[in-house]
Amino acid sequence: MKHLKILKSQVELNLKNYSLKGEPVIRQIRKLEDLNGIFHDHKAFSKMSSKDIIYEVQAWLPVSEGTSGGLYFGTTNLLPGRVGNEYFMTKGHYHKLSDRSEFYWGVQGVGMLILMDSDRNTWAEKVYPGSLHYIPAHVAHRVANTGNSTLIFGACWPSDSGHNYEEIAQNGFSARLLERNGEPRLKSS
Ligand code: PAN
Ligand code: ZN
Repeated sequence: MKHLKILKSQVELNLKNYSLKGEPVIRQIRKLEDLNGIFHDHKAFSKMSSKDIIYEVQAWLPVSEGTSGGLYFGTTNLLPGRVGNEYFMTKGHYHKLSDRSEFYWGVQGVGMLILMDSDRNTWAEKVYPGSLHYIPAHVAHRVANTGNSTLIFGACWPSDSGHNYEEIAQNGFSARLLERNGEPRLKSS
């Protein structure tokens, strides 16, 4: 019975490093080997250490996957680096229920949120501490770290959205974020 009780939430967010503490919190690590095929420079990729961690996601999933009406909260720590001239980035996905939207926000470091609509138009928004991003329905999303330090961003998405990674694994985005003369540029692929 919670009536009249003053409680503490079961999960805490560390506002400095955005780590989550408490139960239940899930942790997912993506190594370079998990990102096979997403970078265009296969030769550079093959020379790199496949066990290197590229990003880590922590999330609080208060309700089971697929529940309608619930929300999930996650944080992603994306390391700095490049494969050839392409910045380290998340796999990227559409949502399985593709009409589900999402918020991202920048916490630490700098990067780019790369977005692609269902007509394969691709654009990007700068990510920096305090940047706030509304990812509309039917828009694929991924983040690249364009800086020299770990990029941390937060995310909040519906618990029934799911993830459709297959589409991006097969067809990629229609543009890549590449470093040119020290600057990030979107280039059609
Ligand atoms: C985020 C992402 C997270 C990792 O929580 O899942 O940043 O990116 P990938 O899932 O593309 O590997 C989110 O968008 N959830 O829906
Ligand atoms: Zn998402």
